Amino acid sequence: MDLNAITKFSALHAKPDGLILQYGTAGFRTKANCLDHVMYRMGLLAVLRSKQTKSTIGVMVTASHNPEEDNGVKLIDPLGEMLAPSWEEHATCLANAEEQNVHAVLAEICHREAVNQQQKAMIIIGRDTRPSSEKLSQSVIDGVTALGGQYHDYGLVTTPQLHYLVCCQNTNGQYGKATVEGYYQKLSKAFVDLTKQTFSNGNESRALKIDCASGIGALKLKEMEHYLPRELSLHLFNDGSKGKLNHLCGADFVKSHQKLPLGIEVKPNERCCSFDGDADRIVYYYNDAAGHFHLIDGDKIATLISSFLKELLLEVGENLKIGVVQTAYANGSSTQYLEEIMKVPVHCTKTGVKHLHHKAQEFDIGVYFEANGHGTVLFSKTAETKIRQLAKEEMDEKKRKAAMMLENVIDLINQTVGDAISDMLLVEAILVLKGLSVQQWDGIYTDLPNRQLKVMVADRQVIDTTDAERRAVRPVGLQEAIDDLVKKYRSSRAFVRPSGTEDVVRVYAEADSQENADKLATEVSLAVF
Ligand code: 16G
Ligand code: ZN
Repeated sequence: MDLNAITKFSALHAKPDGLILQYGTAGFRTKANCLDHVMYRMGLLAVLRSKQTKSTIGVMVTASHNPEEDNGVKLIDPLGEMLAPSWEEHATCLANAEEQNVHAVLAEICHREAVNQQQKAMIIIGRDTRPSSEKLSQSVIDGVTALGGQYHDYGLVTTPQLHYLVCCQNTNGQYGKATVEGYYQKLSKAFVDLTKQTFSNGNESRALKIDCASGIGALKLKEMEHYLPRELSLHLFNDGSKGKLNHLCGADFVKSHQKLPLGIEVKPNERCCSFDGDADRIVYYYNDAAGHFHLIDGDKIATLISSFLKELLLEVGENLKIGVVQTAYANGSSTQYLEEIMKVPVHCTKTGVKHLHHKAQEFDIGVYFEANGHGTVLFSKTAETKIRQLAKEEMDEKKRKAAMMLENVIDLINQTVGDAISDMLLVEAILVLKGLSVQQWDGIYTDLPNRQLKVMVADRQVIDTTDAERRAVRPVGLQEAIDDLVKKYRSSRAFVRPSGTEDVVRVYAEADSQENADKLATEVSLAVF
């Protein structure tokens, strides 16, 4: 390691005294003006990870749905997945090291992970549209160069685009071309192929209103639009030309407030959706004729997609196993519908994409979604090979067609991570193929009324959970108290968990009426104190 270079650059990216940060479920995230040293150090760490894996590593500068003043950074592993847990610890250690210890921490990581210093390193970098992102990504580059790594800066991209690009770089182009244009080409070709029969049947154009949270999604949709069929007409709102990122808009706002974002004009029954600030989440919604708002969240997206895939699997007649992965936040009605009506196995994991992703890898086809709209579909290698072979060689016309559609889904869905653009195109394709209106889709099942609350406590870590965060094991007595409260209401359920991204405890409750869900949530919040 070139000590001089590291020391020289480190001094330019000094750590504020006393600042301690943690690499959480979504990397580091805090006020942008506290992050310069973290960015520099994540540049250093990415080089070590790249040397160790002998692969290209991604560094994304974004704070997703957080306010515009915040920022964050996360590393992307070779196949486009989240950073491995042991390296999350290295990240935390390195970010919090005092200036004079940075070199020792790097040496320790190299030692523990058997990093070959002679190995070349390649880092690719992306960023969202926050005013602070450009400068912070420059600090990442300083870190990469201080350790002699090479880099390519893709500039403004969505988080899922950078995941896609990392995967392409490390699979010799098998996953697609490692350019943003390659991403548009791959997805749009799959979308056109999947929908061409229906669209060429003279279907009039289908309009979709999209709230882009004043973020990167708008820029990228504008670039992609001319690759897509004219019949799909996208109307962008909160496109970044005015308004603050994520302010009273975006997927997180719509999901948590269960109301329309600011800045969108809707007529009754118009199909709308919202992206979050880095375009890895999506939720749909509409207002009915009486002006009531209807949210179609990640659970309903998962249900639509898995029903569609299950039908196709039945048609191809192969014994491929499909499973759905959710978290404790999944609406009880969705789990019941999937298990009892659709007969699809459902699994529950802890909150955070990496947990769902990991579980979904156990199936031939694993559909995972968080209720907040983050999700995708994973196809095992065996399933993918089988499907591609059937699409080419199957003699039975009906079976071959179903296999070809599955093949298009494989190419349309971003298997590296949840992707608002890719998920949106898959949903739009399914709706057009099945001839479903947004109301019909919404009517598949009725959500149980639910409420989420935040509770401020002195130390959220006193709460410890088990059973995929559905039960509290600590503090003693809390779970019994929750059980007693839940018994008072029909069709009810409640849980508490410490947030992984904010210094709060989260409370979730559902029940037979909104009034009861609200009451139960409040009562559980009081039990937390
Ligand atoms: C992060 C997670 C998201 C999860 C959320 C929960 C990733 C990429 N993002 O944003 O999946 O829903 O945290 O936040 O894993 P919480 O722990 O504060 O409730
Ligand atoms: Zn996001």
